[in-house]
This record gives sequence, C-alpha cells and structure tokens, in this order.
Amino acid sequence: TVPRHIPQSLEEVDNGQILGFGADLAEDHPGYLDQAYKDRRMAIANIARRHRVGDPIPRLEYTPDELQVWGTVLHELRNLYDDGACAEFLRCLPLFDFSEDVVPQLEDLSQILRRETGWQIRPVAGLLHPRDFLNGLAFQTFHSTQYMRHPSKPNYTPEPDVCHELLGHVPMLADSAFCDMVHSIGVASLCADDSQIWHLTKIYWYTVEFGVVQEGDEMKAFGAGILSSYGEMKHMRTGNAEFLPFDPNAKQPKMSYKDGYQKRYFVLKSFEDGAQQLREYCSKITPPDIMARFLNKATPDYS
Ligand code: H2B
Ligand code: FE
Repeated sequence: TVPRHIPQSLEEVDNGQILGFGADLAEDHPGYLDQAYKDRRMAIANIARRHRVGDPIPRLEYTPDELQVWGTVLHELRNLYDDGACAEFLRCLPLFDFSEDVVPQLEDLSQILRRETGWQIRPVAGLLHPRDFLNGLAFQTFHSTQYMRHPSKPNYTPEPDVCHELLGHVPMLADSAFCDMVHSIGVASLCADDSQIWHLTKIYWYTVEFGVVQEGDEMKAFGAGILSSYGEMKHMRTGNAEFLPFDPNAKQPKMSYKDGYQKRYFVLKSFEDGAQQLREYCSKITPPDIMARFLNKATPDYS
C-alpha cells in the first residue's frame, strides 16, 4: 500500500467530502418536504464550496424565519448555562456578545477566536468526512456549517447547524486548555489509519460533543451536544445517566444519537488533564517530529 500523504497545510485538507444529509435530505429530516428550505441550504452550501483558505467568510443575510429559530434556541439555552455549563464556557461566552436579535457571522467569530486562542473557522457545506474534519483540528481550524436547522423543529436537528456550532462549539474554542486538548486529537489524526480514525471519532464524540468535567462534586457540560440541546442538558444534569472517567486508550462504546439522549457521559478532571491524556495517546500513533512540528508551534500558521 502507498503511504498516506499527510496534509502539510490547511489547503490540503479537503472540505468538500460531505456525508449524510449533505447532498439531499432523508425522509426523517424535518426539511424533507420543504423545497424552499432545501434550495436555501444548497445556496449556503455553495458559499462553503467556493470559499478559499485565507479569504474572509462571506456574510450571510439570515431570513426572518432563520432569525426566529436562532432567537428561540438562544433564549431557551441561556437559562440552562449558569447551572449546567462548565466554568470555561461561562467565562468565554460573553466574548461573543450573542443576542437574540442577530444571527452571528462566522467571520466575526473566527476573528475573536484568532485573537483569543489562534483558532479559526472554515465554512463547510454539511457533515464533513471524519478524517478531513479531524485533520482540520491539527491546523487549529474548526469546520463549521452556516445554515439554520428547519423552523418546524427549533429544538431538534439531525445534523450540525449554525446554532449547534455557534452555541455548542465556538465558545469552548476560546479557551486555550480546551484547544490544546482538541489540537492533540487533530494531530493524532494526521497519521492515523482508518481504524484509528474511527477510534478518534469516538474520542471526539465522548469529549468535544458529549464530554463533562468535574467541578467539586458536580458534573458540568463542555460537550457541544449538551450545550446546544435543552433536553440533553436536562438529562445530563438530572437524569439517571452513568458517569465514567475518560480514558482515550480504552475501547470507546458505540456512538448513538438517534435513540434519545446519552446513556453515559465521560468525565474529565480538567482540560489540562484531558490534554495530557490525549497528548500521550497521540504520541503512540504520531512520529515525534510531527508531534513537535504541530504541537509546539507558538503562533499558528494559517497557510
Ligand atoms: N462536520 C461538521 N460540519 N461538523 C461537525 O461537528 C463534525 C463534522 N463532526 N464531521 C465530526 C464529523 C465528528 O462527528 C467526528 C470527527 O466524525
Ligand atoms: Fe458538533
């Protein structure tokens, strides 16, 4: 077999391989019968397809329907954060000045992230292929969708949308200890074979999407799937889910999201501790020179 080419720059990470609903919506998608919604989604997807690394992300004028969805989601979730979100999320959230009256623009948020942690946002048309998505993290880049979930179901989306990305993921990416941890997942993915990519996808799922961190004797959310879902947050805080210590070396359980909420959550002691665990995991599959090149960079290189 030919050795895999390791991307040397973000341009070499393909943002065009979209899975699942990307091309056409399935029957169980709330927008399945809504042609106007599908057309709008396609127009927004084309912005991502045309975007070139280094260019500003084009601003989008959101429709009144889309704004209404954003406002509803933000309003509901805001009430849950004080109690259920981790301290780092609560510290970072005000940096973005979210308001129910305006859907934030990816370009503005990307600039805030660059200033805070050196991370950036790159637009993507839908659910990106896991390898490309994880490789992006090695270049301190988060691939984000720009379309809004369907207005018939403001509390539900079967795929990432702009509410999930901006409320769940973006605030955490302004915290440098969290970023170090996510960066290690990305660097580990550069040399990973397909089965290691699958393992890293689960690691990403049980940390960045559904992770919790222990604060005193309480479990607080840092995973975007909890922070962007009213029901998931309530379930994590007051349901009868199981809490287990996170271990990147252990076999990770099967991921599920269609059958309701998570049965178990994995717990970090801190992001520094999680970053240390993931660095060690990364060193098992990534050669030292690549580890050094990617993990010791003081200022990111956006080329
Ligand atoms: N694509 C997009 N657009 N957003 C995500 O949050 C995302 C993705 N997550 N592709 C990835 C896959 C994740 O589920 C893992 C790494 O496969
Ligand atoms: Fe996500």
